[in-house]
Amino acid sequence: MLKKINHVGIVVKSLEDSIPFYRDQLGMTFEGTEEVAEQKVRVAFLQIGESRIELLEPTSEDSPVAKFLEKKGEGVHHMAYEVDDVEVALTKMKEKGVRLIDETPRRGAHNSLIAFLHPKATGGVLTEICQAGEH
Ligand code: CMX
Repeated sequence: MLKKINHVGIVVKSLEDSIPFYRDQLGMTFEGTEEVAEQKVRVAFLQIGESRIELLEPTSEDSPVAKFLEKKGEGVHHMAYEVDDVEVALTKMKEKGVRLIDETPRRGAHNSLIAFLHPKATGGVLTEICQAGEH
């Protein structure tokens, strides 16, 4: 059901301050930034091989990422696994008793469809499943 790691999400205070490290010092390919209004974040994608990292900056104080920053500081926030169809994946996971945050998919970056599984049910790792939109 899960095809591959789509991206790893990393929370930062400022995209502008963080992008140069990944792009210039680590040499990843910067793909651009985008605001994901529904998640109250601004994100930047950097490509590494066939995968990506997603830098996340909160756009408001009630963003889930703002709460994470305040409690834990900058760092790895979530793992995102790619599926062909998020709705089918959610139904299957629900049948297997997985604790979901999102019962129905939401819009993510690049017009993707995303849903989160609760970190309390995944050994402390916030887990996203995503159906890729266009890149
Ligand atoms: N990874 C692991 N654990 C996490 C976590 C994370 N990213 N975020 C929160 N937690 C843990 C907390 O440490 C806390 O654990 P304890 O009770 O042991 O202290 C518990 O989850 C509850 O955390 P909280 O700070 O009280 O926060 P909330 O319950 O209000 O929200 C969560 C947590 C995961 C349900 C919420 O952040 C959420 O719905 N996340 C999904 C949406 C999201 O993260 N969007 C941003 C990314 C969007 C994108 O990629 O486009």
